[in-house]
Amino acid sequence: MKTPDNLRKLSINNDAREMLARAREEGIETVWDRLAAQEPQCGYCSMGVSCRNCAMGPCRVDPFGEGPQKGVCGADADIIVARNLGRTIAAGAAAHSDHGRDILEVFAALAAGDTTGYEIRSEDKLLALAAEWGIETEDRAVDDVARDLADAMLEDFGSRKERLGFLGRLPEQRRKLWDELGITPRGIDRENVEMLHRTHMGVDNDYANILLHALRTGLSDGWGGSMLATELSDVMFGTPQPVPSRVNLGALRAECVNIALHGHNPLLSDVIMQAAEDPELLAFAKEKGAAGINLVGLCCTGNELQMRKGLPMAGNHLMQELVLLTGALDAMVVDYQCIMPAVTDVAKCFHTEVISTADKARFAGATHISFDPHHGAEIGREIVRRGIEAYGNRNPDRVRIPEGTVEMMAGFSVEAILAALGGTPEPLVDAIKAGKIRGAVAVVGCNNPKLPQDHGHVTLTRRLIENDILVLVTGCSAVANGKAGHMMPAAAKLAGPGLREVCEALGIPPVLHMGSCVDNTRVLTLAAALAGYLGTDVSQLPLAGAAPEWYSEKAVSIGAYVVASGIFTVLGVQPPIFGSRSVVQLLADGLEEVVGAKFAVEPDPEKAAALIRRHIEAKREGLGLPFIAPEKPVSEAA
Ligand code: XCC
Ligand code: SF4
Repeated sequence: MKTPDNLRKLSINNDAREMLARAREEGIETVWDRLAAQEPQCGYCSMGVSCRNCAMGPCRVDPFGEGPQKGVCGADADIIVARNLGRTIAAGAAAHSDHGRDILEVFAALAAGDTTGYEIRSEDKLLALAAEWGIETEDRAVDDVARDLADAMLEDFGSRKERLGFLGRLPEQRRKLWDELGITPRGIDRENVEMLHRTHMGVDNDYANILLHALRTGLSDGWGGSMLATELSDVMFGTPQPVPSRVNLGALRAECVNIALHGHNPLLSDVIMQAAEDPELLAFAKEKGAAGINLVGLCCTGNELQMRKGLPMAGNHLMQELVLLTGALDAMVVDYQCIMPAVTDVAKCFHTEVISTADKARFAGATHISFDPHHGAEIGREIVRRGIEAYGNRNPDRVRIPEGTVEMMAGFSVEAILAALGGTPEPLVDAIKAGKIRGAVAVVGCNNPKLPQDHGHVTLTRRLIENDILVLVTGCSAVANGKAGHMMPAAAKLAGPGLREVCEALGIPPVLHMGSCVDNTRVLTLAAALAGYLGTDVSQLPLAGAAPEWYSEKAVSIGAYVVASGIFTVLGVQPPIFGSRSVVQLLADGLEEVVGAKFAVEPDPEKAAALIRRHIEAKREGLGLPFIAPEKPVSEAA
């Protein structure tokens, strides 16, 4: 099928374009139509200079100096921009950390013998965590150790501690620096609440002080809530190991009951995967005329299952409406985060049943089945049963599944990477020292309909691996790179000669799937381990982060903790801060002197790649590592 030119601007992927064409034909509205309807978007809000934090407002400051320069309370652009950014980070950190708490509560219930459908699948990891958290393990029952660990971790959410339990992973330099700056994260909830307090009218009126606390709030996510989510998910669902998988809308199967698992939390989706193998339910599906039950993933719930079980991915953020347009999806099971309220509208055009499962995330037009870990296994089966029943309503004439899938590998936990290296970071460090691998970059984050879907992720990643930079991906970036064919060992041939040699020797792809968005903490853990191994601070390593197509508040929190941990980060979408020169100056420059890293904004992935390569070479030079003329010159892309 020939793709109309205007669809090429929306997505680089054929499966997406095919479904977009169908949406146009049938007059079904998608996220791109709604973005067009919003244009032009508000200039004040885009620059971050509007405030509605109190009822003397709403206020806005004129960034061009003609209109008012202060809100009714007297807040200037610096204060308003910093407050808005602080609240954005608090919301993002809250989302990740509340997800972490949900996992922790189920882990605590599991330890108390109070769940069905859960078990401790990674005892090694449980014992390692217990040791890290100072919990006695010798001659004790696993459940007792788990109970004590859960108690200790629950305390991290409160405000009675001086520092979070995972900070021992960091090099001492970094811990000292945070102490001196007063940004050591204390309690996960505490930093969030304090951020909301500080941004109430008339509290923190010093933009730099607000931004420092915004970093602390981000750190409570990265080294707290998200890290807990990652580690305990590994304990309960298994520490990921390299696993083959596939990606694309072609993962749907016309002859099967198709159920998509969408959102972020693996608690329920893991038991649904178990239920889909239940012989009774398989027999029920056959009775209804289906060949089997086919589960596919969307967004980070999908990533969690792909990492541990190789679940095929239907797609990333911008595919959530398009998967419904296949007419072949019988049920979309959602938990929370990044689920557009629009999915129930699109589902109405087909037979698809949207099933919401989290009491804190309900959708008009969805069937709600409240998730309760005490009866996890039973609820998982009930959901699969509903999917099978919905299959009975499918109209085969309306089914249009784009053909084909792309093979990809997932499952690169820190443990798996170290195992591939023979148990220690030494071979990786040696490869970096020898210049075979110049450095490593985490390319992460969302899709944003303001940019052609996946173009930023794929282009940036390709340029980096071509230049011998190892790329680590999570979230929607992992899906984009999987579709581009970057995530099979054979993709080593796309890499520069040094990285290619290392990948071929180890049998790994040059782009490693490290998991969901909360799993960006795996990158932190790896970076801290490398720094510890070399006796340096994280900020001295040849590392960088990039979020080429970010959209969510969570992504801003991730950016905050990555930079505060000492890693330079490039954003592909402009954050709403450009109404304050002081805030931009601090984040894009001044922070370097404070935390040893800063932000940059660069929408063009070619230019972002050049920026990152220059940064990595500068860090190498700082460590006294040899400069080997790279294959392709470090040049400003036109
Ligand atoms: Fe959501 Fe995690 Fe962003 Fe994708 S990448 S759009 S946050 S699913 Ni985190
Ligand atoms: Fe306006 Fe100040 Fe109230 Fe914000 S806090 S709405 S700037 S008066």
